[in-house]
Formats: sequence, C-alpha cells, structure tokens
Amino acid sequence: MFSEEFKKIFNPLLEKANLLFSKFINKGVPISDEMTFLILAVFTGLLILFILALWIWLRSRSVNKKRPDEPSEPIKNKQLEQLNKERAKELDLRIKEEKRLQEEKQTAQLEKVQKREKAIKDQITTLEDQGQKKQILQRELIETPIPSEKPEQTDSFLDRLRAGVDKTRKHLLNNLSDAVLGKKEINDEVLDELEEVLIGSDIGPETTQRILEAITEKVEREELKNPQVLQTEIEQEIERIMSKNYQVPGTTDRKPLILLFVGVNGVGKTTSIGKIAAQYRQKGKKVLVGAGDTFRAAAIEQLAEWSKRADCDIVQKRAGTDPSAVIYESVQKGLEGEYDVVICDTAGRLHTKKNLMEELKKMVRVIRKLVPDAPHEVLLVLDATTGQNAIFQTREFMQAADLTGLIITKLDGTSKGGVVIGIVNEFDIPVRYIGIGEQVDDLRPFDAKQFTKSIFS
Ligand SMILES: Nc1nc2c(ncn2[C@@H]2O[C@H](COP(=O)(O)OP(=O)(O)OP(=O)(O)O)[C@@H](O)[C@H]2O)c(=O)[nH]1
Ligand SMILES: [Mg+2]
Repeated sequence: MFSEEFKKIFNPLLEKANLLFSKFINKGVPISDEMTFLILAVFTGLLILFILALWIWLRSRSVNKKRPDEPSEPIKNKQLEQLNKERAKELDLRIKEEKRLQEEKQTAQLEKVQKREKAIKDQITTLEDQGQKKQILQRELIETPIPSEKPEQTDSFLDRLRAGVDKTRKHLLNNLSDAVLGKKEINDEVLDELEEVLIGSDIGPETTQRILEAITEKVEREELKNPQVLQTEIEQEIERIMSKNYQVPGTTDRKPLILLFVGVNGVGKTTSIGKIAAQYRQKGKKVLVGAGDTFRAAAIEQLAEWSKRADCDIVQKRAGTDPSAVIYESVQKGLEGEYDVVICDTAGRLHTKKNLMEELKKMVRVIRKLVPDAPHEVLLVLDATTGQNAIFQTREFMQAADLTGLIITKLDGTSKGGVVIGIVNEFDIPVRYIGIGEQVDDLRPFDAKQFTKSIFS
C-alpha cells in the first residue's frame, strides 16, 4: 500500500514503531506496516487535540487574569454582596448620626426650658423675699394712704383700660415689630425671636407654645408666609384663647352674698375689697366688711378707712384675735342685719406656709357653720407686676382652697400684663376683676375681649 520512497523515508520509524506496538498490543508477533501507520496517525491526532485543548485552556486563563474589571459571575455576585453590606453599614451609620443630632437638639431644647424654669424660680424666691420685707414694712406703717378723690370719668371704659395697660401694650407690640423688622420670610430664626418676645411679655411658656404651634401649622401649610402679618395672627390666636367660656358662680340671688379674699402679701386684697364695697354701695346695696387680717393693727385700720370711704359697716377686733372669730362674727352680723354683701379680708399668706393655709380652711369652715353653701366666692388676688409668679400662685392656691375666681391688680404701670392671657389660657377659674389703678373705679369686671382689644388697638 505505501510507495517505495515513503517506505525508504519512514522505514526506520516504522520498524521501531512496529517493534513497540507488537510488543505492547500483539504479544511480540509483528504487525503490518499499515496497522503501525494507523496507530501512529491516531496517536499523532490525539496529541494534536491534547495540545489544542491545552492551548485554549491556558489562553482563557490568561484572558481572565488580564481583565479584572470583568469578573466572572460568582466573583461578581460576591462583589455585589460586599457592596450591599457596605451600603447597609453606611446607611446604619447615617441613621445613627441623625439620631445623635436629634438627641442633641432635644437636649438643647430641654436645657433652654430648664434655664427658663430656673429663672422663673429665682424670680419667685426674690419676690417671696420682697413679700416678707413688705409685710414687715407694712406692720411698721400706722396707716396706709387711701386715695380720697374720685376721678372725673370723661373717658370711655376702653380708653381707661388702654391707658391702664399702656406699658404692656407698648412692650408687646414694639418687641413684636422689632422681631419681624426687615424679615422676608417666616423661618426658624423669626419663630425663635417670636418665642422670646412672647415669653418676655409674661404670657407664659405653655401659652407661648400654643400660639407658636398655631403659627407653625399655618406656615407649614403655606397659608402664612409674610412675617409682617404675624402680629395679626398672634392677635387672632390670643382672641381665641380669650374667648373661653367660664362657669361664673351665680351670686345675684344670695343674701347675704359672702365673699372671701385670699392671696399673698401686698397683692391688693384690702384695696380691692374697699373698691368693690364702694361699687356695691353705689348700686345701693347694704355692705359689711370683715377685718379678717388680724395679723397687724395697720391692716385693720386700713380696712376701717376704706369702710368709711365706701360708706359701709365693718366688723373689727383687736390685732392678734383669731381671724376665724372675726369672720364668724361678720357673717353672723351679715345675716342678722340683713346685709346684701359681706366681704371678708384675710392676712396675706404664702401658699407654702402650711399653718396659714390651715387657718384659711378654718375660716371657710366657720362661715359654713352659718351659711352652708358659702363663701359664695373665694377670690384669689394676684399682682400682675409679679408676672409668671401670679401663675404659680394660682396653681398653688387652687390646691389649698376652693377658689371661684381671680382678681388681677396693678395692671397699670407694668409691662407684664401678658400674664392675664397666660392665666386665662391655663386655668378654668374665671378672672372676675382687674385692677388698673388706685381709684375706686379702677377695679373693673374683667372682659376678656375688651382686654385683648386694649392691648392690640
Ligand atoms: N397701681 C395700683 N396699685 C394698686 C392696685 N391695687 C392695689 N394697689 C396698691 O397695692 C398696695 C397694696 O395693697 P393692699 O390692698 O394693702 O394689699 P394686701 O393684699 O391687702 O396686702 P396685705 O394685707 O399686706 O397682704 C397698696 O398701696 C395699693 O394702693 C392697682 O390696681 N393698681
Ligand atoms: Mg390687706
């Protein structure tokens, strides 16, 4: 089958291959040349195939090494997993950071509130000290001067009220316009300044918060953008606060109507009793006052002076007498003498003095022995010039006595009249009268709407 030339060239190779193959696959018996060639060809083919496969494998490896930016699928998945883990970690860190910032903000706000509270407490301590000093001074005074002339009443009531609360109005309105001066939008800075102004006007933290919340809501709803209309917004919110409906005790059908005045030192209890007694007398009522402040002689004399001036009767005893005995006798005389009104004065007392508060309860008990549903009004007198302290006193006295109403005096000559708004907002006890001066007519029944008007117009 092979040509002679082919055999000549490949003979040595064929012979060696023949010898090898016959030894391994034919037990030493020689095989044909064709068969040897076939086996050789098959081997060579297989060798070529093996080399080719090896070459492809090596090439694919080197390609993978050369292009790390295109990883294989499992590597890609692993990288993706790693990436997700890092993102989750970062997100976690951001949440933690945000939480920390929020906590910091809350702590700062808390500190602000605590500082304010501390300032108010300090003010109370100072005022309480002043009250004590005043009490000692008053004891040394033999008599308290009482304004003797009735003022000419030419102005309307609103005008007189406006004049009375002049300082409060100027303080509030000037500070409000300063806070918004030159401001183009209502931002946190404007709201912070507004808060300062309201707090500074003695409206009180709770009421300030209520007003600010109403404004913030409107700003968020984009109903309010212009800082220049903030004053109107505040006025409207204060009008809403002041439009509260009180449960005023029915007092017209009582005879005698029995009123008990309570409060801390020097707030204007005796003066207010004198003014109210005079006003009842002007209406033709038969009035009796009871000098329940037996703590010092000057207090008894002061009420006696007022009773002369108001042209009403008085029950008075020596200084040092048990005040409950004076009150009992006053109510008894009120019943027997068919008086229309019996007004009982009491000594100034701090709500913190337990024995004095017990004394007050005793007075109420002796009144009830004679008239079970009396006193028909227990009026807490508050001094507006003490600002926030008036709110604290109301809170404390409410716990110790069944108050039915409040009287806020000395609104004239103070810039702290905003406290009336705070009191109306915070308590459900009606403000019955306000004092805007030292004359008889300067104690007026409280009209919340008129009061708001007197501040904003
Ligand atoms: N300007 C002003 N002064 C007032 C008003 N009401 C009371 N006063 C003055 O406040 C001072 C104290 O008044 P009082 O009536 O003695 O007070 P009080 O609560 O009876 O005092 P004590 O008996 O010591 O507890 C007096 O000088 C009053 O003239 C007011 O509405 N305006
Ligand atoms: Mg008095």
